[in-house]
Amino acid sequence: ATLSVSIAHAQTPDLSEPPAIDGDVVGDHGSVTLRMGIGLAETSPQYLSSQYFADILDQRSEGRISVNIFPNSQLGDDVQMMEMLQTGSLDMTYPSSSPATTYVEELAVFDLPFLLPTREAAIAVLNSEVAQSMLDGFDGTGIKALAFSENGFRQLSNSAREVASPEDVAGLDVRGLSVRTMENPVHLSIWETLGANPTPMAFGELFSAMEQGVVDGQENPWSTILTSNFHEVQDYGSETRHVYTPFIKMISERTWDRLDAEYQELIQEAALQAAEYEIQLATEYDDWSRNQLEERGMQITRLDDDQIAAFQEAVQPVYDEWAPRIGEDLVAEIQQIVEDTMND
Ligand code: KDG
Repeated sequence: ATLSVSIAHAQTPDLSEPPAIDGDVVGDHGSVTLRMGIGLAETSPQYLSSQYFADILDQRSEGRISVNIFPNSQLGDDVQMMEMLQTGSLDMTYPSSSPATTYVEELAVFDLPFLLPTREAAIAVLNSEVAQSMLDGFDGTGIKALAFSENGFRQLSNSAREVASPEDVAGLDVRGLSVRTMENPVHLSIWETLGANPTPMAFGELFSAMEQGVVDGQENPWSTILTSNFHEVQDYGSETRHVYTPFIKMISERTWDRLDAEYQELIQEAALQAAEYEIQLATEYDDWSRNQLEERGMQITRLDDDQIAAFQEAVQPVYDEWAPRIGEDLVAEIQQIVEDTMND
C-alpha cells in the first residue's frame, strides 16, 4: 500500500515548550473577546505564537479575555486587516513590516536587501530603541503596535528554473522570472533591479496565482513556503536570505481605548512574551522547513558566499535609490547595530 506522502511527514519540528505562564492574575474588568486575523496557516510559527498569546491572556485573566484567531488570510490580507484595525472592525492583526510602511515609512529600512546578515543581528535591531520608535510611530493612525516579532529570512522559490545567480532571475535567452512581492515599493525595486517582472499581490491570493501560472515564483521564509504548501506548485528554491522581515503585533486603537488599564498592561506584556517565543519557534522551523521541502521534492540551491555577493552587488542600485529616501542616518544606525553584533 502507498502511504500518502503528507501523512508520512511531520507537521512541525520538535518544538521546545512555550515558557511557563507566570505573573499575577489580573482583576475582573469584564469579559473581552479579541478577534485576531493572520495570514499564515495553523502549523506556522505565527499561529503557534498567537495561540501562546491567547493562552497567556486566558490564564492571567481567568478566562475573561479570550482571543479568536482566524488564520489563512480568511479575514483579509495584511493591508485590509490593518485598515480594519483603523475602523475598529477587527481587533488584532499581525502583518509583515513591509506593507506597514504606508503607516510608518522608517519601517522600509527592513526591506533593504542584505542589511541584516544574521538572526542575532536582526534581533539586536528589533530590540533597539530605534525599532521601538518605529512602533511608537503608529500612534494616532488608529493602530497600536505592540511588538516586533520574527517573520524571517526570505528565500526565493519558483516553478521555472534553478536560480543560483542574478542572471538566472533575469533570464538570458528566456524571459525574466515573474515574482510576486509584498505590497511594498522597495521589494518591487529589488526584483526589478534583478531583471524579474515583479507583481505585488496579497498573500492570500498567492497559492492559486502560482498554481495557475500567473506568477512563476515568490519569496518568503522556508517555514511559510512549507506551511502554506507552496512546494506543491514550486519546484525550485534558492537560499538567498535576501531580506529579513519582522512581523508586527498590532491592536486597534479603538479596541485598546475601551480596555481597562490592567488589561492593556497584560496584553502588552503577553505580546512581548509571545514575540519572544515566536522568534524561538521561527529559529527551530527555519532549517527544518528547508529540509522538509527537500524531502518533499523541492530542488533547493544553497548559495555560497561568492554567489550571495553577486546578488548583493546586483541590488546595490536599490540602496542608491532608497537609502536617501528612508534616511541615510537611520540606515547607518542599523548598520552600526549589525556591526556591533558581528564584533561581539
Ligand atoms: O500574517 C502575515 C502574512 O499575511 C504575511 O505577512 C506573510 O510575509 C508574508 C507575505 O509574503 O505576504
